[in-house]
Amino acid sequence: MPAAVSMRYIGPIQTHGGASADLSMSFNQEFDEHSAWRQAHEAKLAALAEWLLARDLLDAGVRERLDRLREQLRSDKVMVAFVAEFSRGKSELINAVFFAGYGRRIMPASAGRTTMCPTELGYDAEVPPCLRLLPIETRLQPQSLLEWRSAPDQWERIDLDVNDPQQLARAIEKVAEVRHVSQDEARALGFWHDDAPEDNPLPGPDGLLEVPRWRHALINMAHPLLKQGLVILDTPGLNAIGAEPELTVSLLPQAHAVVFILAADAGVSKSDLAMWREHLAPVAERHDSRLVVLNKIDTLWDELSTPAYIEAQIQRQREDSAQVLGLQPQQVIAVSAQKGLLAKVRNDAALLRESRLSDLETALAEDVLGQRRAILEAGVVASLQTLRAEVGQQLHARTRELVEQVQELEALRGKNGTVIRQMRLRIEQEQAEFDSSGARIQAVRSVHLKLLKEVFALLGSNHLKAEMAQFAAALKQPGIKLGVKRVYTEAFDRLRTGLRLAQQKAQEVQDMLGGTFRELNAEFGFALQLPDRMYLERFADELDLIERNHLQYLGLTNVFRLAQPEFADRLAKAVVSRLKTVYESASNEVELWNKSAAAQLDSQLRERRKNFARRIEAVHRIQQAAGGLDERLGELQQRLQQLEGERDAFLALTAQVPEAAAAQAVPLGASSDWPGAPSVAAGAAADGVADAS
Ligand SMILES: Nc1nc2c(ncn2[C@@H]2O[C@H](COP(=O)(O)OP(=O)(O)O)[C@@H](O)[C@H]2O)c(=O)[nH]1
Ligand SMILES: [Mg+2]
Repeated sequence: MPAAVSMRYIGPIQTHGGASADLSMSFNQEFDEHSAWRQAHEAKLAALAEWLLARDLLDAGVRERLDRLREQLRSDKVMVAFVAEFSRGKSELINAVFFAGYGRRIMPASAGRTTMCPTELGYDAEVPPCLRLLPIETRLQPQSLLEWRSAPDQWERIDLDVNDPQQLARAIEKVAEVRHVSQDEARALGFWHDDAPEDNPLPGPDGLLEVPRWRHALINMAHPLLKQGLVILDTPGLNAIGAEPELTVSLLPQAHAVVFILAADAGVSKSDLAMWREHLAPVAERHDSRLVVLNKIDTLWDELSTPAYIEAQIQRQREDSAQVLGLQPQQVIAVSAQKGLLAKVRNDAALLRESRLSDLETALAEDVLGQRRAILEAGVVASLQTLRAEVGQQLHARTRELVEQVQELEALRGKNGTVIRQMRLRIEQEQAEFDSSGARIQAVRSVHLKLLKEVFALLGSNHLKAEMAQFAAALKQPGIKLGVKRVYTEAFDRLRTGLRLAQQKAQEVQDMLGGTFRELNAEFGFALQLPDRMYLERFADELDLIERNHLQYLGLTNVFRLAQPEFADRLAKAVVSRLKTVYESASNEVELWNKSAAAQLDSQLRERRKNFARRIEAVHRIQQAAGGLDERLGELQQRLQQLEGERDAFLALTAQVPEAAAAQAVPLGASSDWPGAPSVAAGAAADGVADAS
């Protein structure tokens, strides 16, 4: 455990003497390892950037690529969402898996509805440890949850004392607070549906209805896992989820794992099934990490039954639930959250084994972290490949120019003053020609930029807003909105057309620039290389996914809910804000491509100009002094040798990362000597540098 952890955090359970080792490998430890891996790679890339900078090889494009990759490794978040009907044990499971180290319950978990609002647990170093609560009344206003997030003064803030688990747990109990409102108010807030009376809350003796006091809660605390980028989302039951489209449209699809929970004492109820079908099945398409948990298996532990009988009961329940949900029985993980938590708090290895909590922890670690690592690793490897090509070309060009200079000077050996003067004139003439071609290069660049501007316009927020305007307007119409599905589909069709157009134009820019690069390479011996193709196709996939994600809200079954102006408005907002992120990513990708291409051109032009100056200076020196030629040749040879060393060092430096990544990927369960690992890795990279210079 890192030293910065609060004093009271006891850390993962220590097993006694002979207890099996795999029992102690909790999700927490796996997560630590995942973080160590990220840090090690980040450190290697930092060393690489420094090395390149010291050798004037870090052009703006390369720098941007490395910076983005490092930022991605540094700030990588892993979100695990717990979704189920109320009282299935979501909060208890969160306590057992993540917070047992505090020695008590942190998330309130008791009979009845406790978690009344979606609660996100994470860590943000900029904000002090606190609980922030967004009042439920904000639902009456049009802003999306995303927009509320950037309005901190609208949230009620309670500071948390992370060293005091009692205070922590007491403060967090606020997520369970309720309010009592009239039926009209409940309807406006999205908790009363005239069309689905069976789902409505029961009025109290005073005729008032109980609704959550808060719409959303954010818990910011320096728990070791949260600090390393884990985000946990605890949700209330079906009704509350349905009332907040942003949750299903935005938060759940972003989660890296969604844990759906059934309870052994409840079976698969109608509302469990509704939840699964409406909210989990659509999300699942994107993620393999959808875990189904059969909780509360301890309710089947019966002292009068044999262990074999109990086991058979558990198996049967797994099979039954799997069948109803359309899964394989082994996809349903049977656990007891409550006994698991108790076992961890009491350090009871036998009970922990019986709770089977480690089955879930292993699945979480393998699915979520394994997948995350694979994605990050692929990013590192792909970026390094591009980097290798770009920087390799640059080194190659440098070497070739030196060799040419050597040849040029060798030809001067024993020649008289006239020949040397002629040589100087020739270089100056070459330089003038090169300078005059600058205008041509600029002209070509401005054509590219004009085309790129069109691409950016197609990916800009104005374009997005314009294409979605009709849909937003259709949702704003009062009353029943029958045609809205068609408007919606058409809007997405238009977006797809726009994206295809952007793709075509991007391809055009790439083809043009490819041609220009080839010409320049042939004419001036440059080593310009096109950056990897802009890959905009995948954003079309994201569009499809968003479209599918909330098609459910526009169907006939939802027609009454859609008739509520607040709901319709929130839905429109949620869709647009999700689309915005996609469009921003696409713009970013185009920008990186452009930067990378422009930076190459700039750096090679600059290098060439320097080169002319050096060549003229060498000839000048030879004209001045008799020994000038040998001296200059000696310098060039030395520089050539140095370059060769740099090339080897660079290859070694960039080879290390993917190799290390491949080696690291296997022993996910093996122990790591965190936090020693990153510095060892950084040291190795630094050694490579030392060898070279
Ligand atoms: N017997 C038993 N009860 C559990 C278990 N997990 C949770 N519970 C109880 O079920 C109730 C609801 O749990 P909670 O975590 O609040 O459910 P949530 O509404 O899904 O968050 C509480 O009384 C818990 O103590 C379990 O594994 N076994
Ligand atoms: Mg709960």
